[in-house]
Amino acid sequence: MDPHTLHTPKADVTLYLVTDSTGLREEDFLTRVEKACRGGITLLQLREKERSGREYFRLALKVKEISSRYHIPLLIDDRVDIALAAGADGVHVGQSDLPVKEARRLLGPDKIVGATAKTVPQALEAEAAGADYLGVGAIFPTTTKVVTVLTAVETLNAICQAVGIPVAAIGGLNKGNLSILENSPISGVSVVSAIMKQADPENAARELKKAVCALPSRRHLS
Ligand code: TZP
Ligand code: MG
Repeated sequence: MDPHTLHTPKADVTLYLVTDSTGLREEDFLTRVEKACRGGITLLQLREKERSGREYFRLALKVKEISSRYHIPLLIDDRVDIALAAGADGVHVGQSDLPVKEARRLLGPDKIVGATAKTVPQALEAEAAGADYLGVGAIFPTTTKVVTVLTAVETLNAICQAVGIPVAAIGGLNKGNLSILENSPISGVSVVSAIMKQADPENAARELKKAVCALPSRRHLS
């Protein structure tokens, strides 16, 4: 797409929470998700790497019940089948998951399909295949369990400039280090620990959102 032809995006990635339920009792996990919703997250991804399909589905229904009350779209990491079965708003696919084109074909034009991109060619391919937004990182080393490599801010910026869809930076980001993105035309920030692992996830989300909204080069695609 011509990066200068910007359409109203389907997904508002301003403050995008990716969950991690590792080590949490389910009740505590769901309470944290709800607090984050109250604190103003704009998009939510349920990310489960260890659960069976049955358990992933069961948890997705519970999370969907919460996110719907706050009108926050819920995406499911990796699994188009779980997204469809749970009535979620879309999926996020990485480079080793179902291709964007297939996810889009299965979910139809109205659901949200997000993709991970670490290079400009990957970003262009995902956009052409129908991705609604891109997640780019890891910007900093992360303590969250993930197979990833670091992405230079220069690469992040080049991706933002190459595509016309929103880009969310991810990986080790928090209120204290966001200034690394002060010249980046990102549309938002995606975090796990900076919200999920804080004593007060609601306040953490609120404060982080303020910091993201204050980034001078942020590209407003919503
Ligand atoms: N992809 C790249 S880094 C990452 C994912 C899922 C984890 C980000 O977690 P945190 O805790 O915000 O560093
Ligand atoms: Mg994946």
